[in-house]
Amino acid sequence: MRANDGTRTGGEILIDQLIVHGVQHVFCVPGESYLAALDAFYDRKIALTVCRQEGGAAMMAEAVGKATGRPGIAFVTRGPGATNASPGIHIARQDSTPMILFVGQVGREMREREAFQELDYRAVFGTMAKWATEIDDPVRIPEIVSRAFYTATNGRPGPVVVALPEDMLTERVAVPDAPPFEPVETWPGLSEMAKLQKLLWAAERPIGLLGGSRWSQTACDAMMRFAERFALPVATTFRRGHLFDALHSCYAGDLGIGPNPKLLARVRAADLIVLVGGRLGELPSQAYTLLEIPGPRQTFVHVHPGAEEIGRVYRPHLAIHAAPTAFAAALEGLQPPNEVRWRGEAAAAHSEYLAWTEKATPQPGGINLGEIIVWLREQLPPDAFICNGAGNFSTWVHRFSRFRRFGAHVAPVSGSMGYGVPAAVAMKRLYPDRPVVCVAGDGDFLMNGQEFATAVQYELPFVIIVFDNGFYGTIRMHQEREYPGRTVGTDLKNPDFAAYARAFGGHGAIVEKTADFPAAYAAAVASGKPAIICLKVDPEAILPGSTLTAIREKALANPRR
Ligand SMILES: Cc1ncc(C[n+]2csc(CCOP(=O)(O)OP(=O)(O)O)c2C)c(N)n1
Ligand SMILES: [Mg+2]
Repeated sequence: MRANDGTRTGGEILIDQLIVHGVQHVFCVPGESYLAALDAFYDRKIALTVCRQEGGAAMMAEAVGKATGRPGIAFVTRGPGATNASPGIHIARQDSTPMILFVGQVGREMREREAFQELDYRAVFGTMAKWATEIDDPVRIPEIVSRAFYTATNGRPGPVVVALPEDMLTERVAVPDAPPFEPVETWPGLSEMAKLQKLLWAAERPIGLLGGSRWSQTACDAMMRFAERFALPVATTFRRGHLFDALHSCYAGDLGIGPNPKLLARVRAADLIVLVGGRLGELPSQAYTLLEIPGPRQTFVHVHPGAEEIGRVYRPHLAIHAAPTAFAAALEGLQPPNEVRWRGEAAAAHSEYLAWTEKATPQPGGINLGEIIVWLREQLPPDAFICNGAGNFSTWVHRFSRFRRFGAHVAPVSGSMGYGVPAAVAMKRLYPDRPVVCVAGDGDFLMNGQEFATAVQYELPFVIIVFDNGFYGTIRMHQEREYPGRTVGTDLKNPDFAAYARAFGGHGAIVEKTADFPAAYAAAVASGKPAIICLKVDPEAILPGSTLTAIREKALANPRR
């Protein structure tokens, strides 16, 4: 309740700061620990999405950070709420996503007694978050929240955790709002851009690699214009395929799990690698085998917004401390050499990419997810979102989707299961006019399937495709590779996912044959409801290029055993 003596409660001041900083959506699971902050949403213009589990709420906030480049916001209660939210914090960390988690805390007068659900957030989130703090005095809310926005967004973005002692939120004080924050751009220097031009002019087989965060459609467009002018082949890193139009004549494909062998060979053969925005972590670097550590053999240019990431693993020949947005803009000033020695390489790389992704590989059983993704990519407009979590099902999504817009693929670089459903809820909440499809594994889906209720509650019509193969397929695959025939702890007895959807108030269908998918998809969209289409998949269909039995037999034939 607003008072007319110029004072506000800590809770009101806090929510007013979110408005000042441009927040439009907040995701929460309520808790008595932050009731005064919750109350302030009652008469303020922020869309609040109440979720079923804090993991879902935190992942939704993370997905908002990915899509907008501004911190996604979640509110959760203390202790169990905070620990439930931790997967979202970890994803924001590994995916370099700006996000702020506000979490309840016990009253100031009882701290350090291990009061009910008390946690030391600085200790618990200290190594996972960019900054974990607690607000002791409501007068400092504008200052600390402003810093939280800057910290989450600046340099290499990441998560910030702000704890809110219960009595601090109810205290009334008079304090002015902070001025609105603006993300800080880090620009490349003229001399660095001149050096980059020199390196490009001297190169025989250069390649661009795009990853990380701090991109925008404008930056992606600038990067594509640069690639065209230089006829430069450009690849993307794991789950960052949306940074370059897949149908652009310079697109070479994505360097993730099980990449196109021709792309891998191309990167290995390059004499100049320009990595923009990414860290070239374990997955895109093929378990750190792609480049020598610490000194790559190829001429290596690393463009990154976080100074601390440059030289952390790979020592670059040219370090450019800049955000991809600013770097891409500066690329407009570079001149290609009179004669591009690698002319033809971009076109060759692109045709290798097209060949690799053109047609689905044959699969055992009635369902071929590759064919379904190929069908979907032809149906969906370029601004559609594809959301997924982790599991072998995602290999078909990665390989056969052709992302054409910045942000069109919403998936965790961190490899966290359970991400697709909350990400889809968040995207549909933010962009109600854009189609959203979530592809989930049967294991993956049920890690946050409860958020299907959130989709129903907010009337968010999107389609979830559940790849029901009856096991934690990825782990079974590794099991058969390492311990062939010794199946343990990987089988799943699944619910009827279509009935699950209907029980929640959504639309549900089961599809057993690829040919039946288009009609099922049309019916799901026509229902106007959140929908689940469950694909009954042959467990043998473990990868686009192999079967489970083939993997087991190869392992059994291995003389090392
Ligand atoms: C939160 C989380 N827990 C566990 C894992 C380890 N893990 C990776 S993939 C996977 C199995 C995925 O199973 P499913 O969703 O059914 O997909 P499938 O591999 O069968 O296609 C597991 C357990 C993980 N990546 N994330
Ligand atoms: Mg599975």
